[in-house]
Amino acid sequence: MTEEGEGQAGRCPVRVQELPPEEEARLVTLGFKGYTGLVRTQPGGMLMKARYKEMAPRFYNFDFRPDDIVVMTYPKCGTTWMQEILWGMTHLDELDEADRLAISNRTYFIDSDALYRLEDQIKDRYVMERFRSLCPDGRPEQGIILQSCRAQPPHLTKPRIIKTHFPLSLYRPDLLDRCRVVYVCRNPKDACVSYHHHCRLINTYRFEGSFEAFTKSFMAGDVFYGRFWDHVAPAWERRRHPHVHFVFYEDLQRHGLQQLHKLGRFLGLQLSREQLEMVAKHASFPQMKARDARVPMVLSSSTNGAVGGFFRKGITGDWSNVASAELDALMEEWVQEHAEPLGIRFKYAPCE
Ligand code: PPS
Repeated sequence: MTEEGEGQAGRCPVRVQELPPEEEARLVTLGFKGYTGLVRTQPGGMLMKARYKEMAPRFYNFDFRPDDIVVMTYPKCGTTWMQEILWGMTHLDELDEADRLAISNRTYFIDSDALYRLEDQIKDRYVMERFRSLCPDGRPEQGIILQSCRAQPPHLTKPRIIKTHFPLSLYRPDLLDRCRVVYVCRNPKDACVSYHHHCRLINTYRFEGSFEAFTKSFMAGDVFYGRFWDHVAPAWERRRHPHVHFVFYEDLQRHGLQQLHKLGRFLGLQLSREQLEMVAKHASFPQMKARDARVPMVLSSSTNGAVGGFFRKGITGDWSNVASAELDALMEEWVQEHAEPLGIRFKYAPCE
């Protein structure tokens, strides 16, 4: 096999265009000091690193297996939390393994190959060792995570848990017929606050502008992965597909056990109340934050530690602590314009 899913692979219809230099310069001026060499996709309107261009067909045609569990989200909507929940549900007898390996290394974040040259990242030895052992003839430029994930022996191991922020529109349309997708959505106001923190933390973005400038860029889709609605809408429209489990971050927080029970049923797992409680505890914010302090996730080759960490607050409603009344009015209008036609009613308070 030379390409993902060769044999059934379709022609990749994704168009990828370089961002004009003046557009990139405008975004740098707004505060995204790390923006360089960017592209935008059609469909999806996704902003991404130029590396994505040559790799788009590998993602589009990725060979998902029937027992794969894909966690698909717009960034900062609860991806890592869901990864830990899913890993916990499928590894109940070996939860201790989480004290040895970060969640990023117990699952596959396939987009990484478009975001970073992982072969240059001396910090994440595990990823390179796993690649070398699973793919002795693998070529780094063809994607380290993509090839490692593809090489995970089927049947002998647990289901692959695959994380992606790429929207449905950047995968072959039969993705949902081939495996199960858990889609986590968060209210866009809190997602924006969390994304702002992330873009200050990670040097790929190195955001140094104001929160207001960030929020306007978020609404315009000038952040990585593009516009929130272009991501959420296609998944929401397919939420009744038998292979889609659409869940809100706020519901996971408020109705944890009930939501885990529904998720377990979707995955065909027979989990007792005691087991669900174990998973909820294992994936609770305090436990995940503490674990990350002991076995940190390698987020990218360079992060700005002064900004804080990945596990920031993990709460609902932080937007109201940071947004001015004017910014809230602007965001509210934008949310209503897009959420109403879809019929989504977001929750903004912990007990709503
Ligand atoms: S990423 O980088 O896009 O994959 O980020 P993602 O994991 O989607 O979202 C990060 C936010 O989720 C919070 N988080 C949690 N909240 C509740 N419970 C648990 N267990 C949990 N784990 C992570 C994390 O703190 C980020 O939100 P903020 O609001 O920034 O704290």
